Amino acid sequence: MQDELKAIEAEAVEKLQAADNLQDLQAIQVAYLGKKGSITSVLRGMGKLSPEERPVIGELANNVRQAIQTTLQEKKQALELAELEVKLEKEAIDVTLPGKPVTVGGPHLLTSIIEEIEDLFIGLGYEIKEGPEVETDYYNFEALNLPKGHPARDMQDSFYITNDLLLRTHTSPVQARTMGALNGKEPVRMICPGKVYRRDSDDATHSHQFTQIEGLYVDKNVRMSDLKGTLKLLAQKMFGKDREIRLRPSFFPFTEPSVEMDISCKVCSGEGCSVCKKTGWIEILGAGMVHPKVLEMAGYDAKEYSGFAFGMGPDRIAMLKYGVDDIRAFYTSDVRFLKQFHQA
Ligand code: 2NL
Repeated sequence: MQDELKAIEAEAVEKLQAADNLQDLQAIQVAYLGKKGSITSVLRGMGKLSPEERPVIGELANNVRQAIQTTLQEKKQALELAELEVKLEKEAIDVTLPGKPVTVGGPHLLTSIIEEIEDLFIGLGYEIKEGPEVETDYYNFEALNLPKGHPARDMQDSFYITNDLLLRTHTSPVQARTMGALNGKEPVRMICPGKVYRRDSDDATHSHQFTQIEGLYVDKNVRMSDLKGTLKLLAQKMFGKDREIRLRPSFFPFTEPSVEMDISCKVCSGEGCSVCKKTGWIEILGAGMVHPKVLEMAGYDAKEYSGFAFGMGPDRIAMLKYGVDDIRAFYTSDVRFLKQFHQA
């Protein structure tokens, strides 16, 4: 039995030395050390040995097992190292090859304009508010002094979902909702940017979906002069410190009195050019003192409270500021157009 075990050791070690891949090693391990391997089958004859012989053979079997195991480990390490070297050689990366360019995105021009305006108003203590794009007739029209049958509703032809539900035609319902949610006593300082919709045929200056930002300030003793100061700040932040503003009388159903604001034309400094249609002034936004009926509908006592509101189109501001001549460029997502403004 001793000779048998020694022969097994010699044979196994020889085979291990000769093996040149990990699969062969695995097979050798099973053949000699496995449950059904040679050492186990020799030890099966242990029962026939005398009690004195048993520990001697047992120890020898352990030593043989150990010797095979050690050789196996050494060989395994050597083979693994060799395989790794082959793999590294094969998969070597040429670091001098040019890399794949990474496309870096950036904010949409309209997003940048909206954020610039938000920054200004956050600095003035206003809150940014959002609301649903699918609105009720009440908040989109009724609460803004546009009762059913009012002629101004025609100008804002909308996409109706039901008789009572429509895609909002302006962001004003967000303001009506914000005021309405208060108790008629708390002041409101808010702006609401967002997407609005009108049933229009798309062309260079019309889009059935566009953006709007409106602002609202309601408190005791809010006056037209507060509106004017705020609008001047806005004009100068968006178009430069050197800009003058001009307010002209206008009409909106939800404000009384109502005004439109122009800024002095930078292209011609007031001389008159094609951008300002030879007037020296460019129309930027509409505004006014909140109509008492709108305040009352939202739960404010119009004798005690007053407010101003204004509304503007970031699309128009972006077009004027960057000389974009087609509003559709904002919505057709041509990266060649959009990426021009990534540093803007
Ligand atoms: C424009 C004019 C305007 C308002 C929007 C408003 C909202 C409430 C009450 C009163 Cl809740 N007014 N919004 C007021 C005046 C003008 O927008 O030409 N926008 C593009």
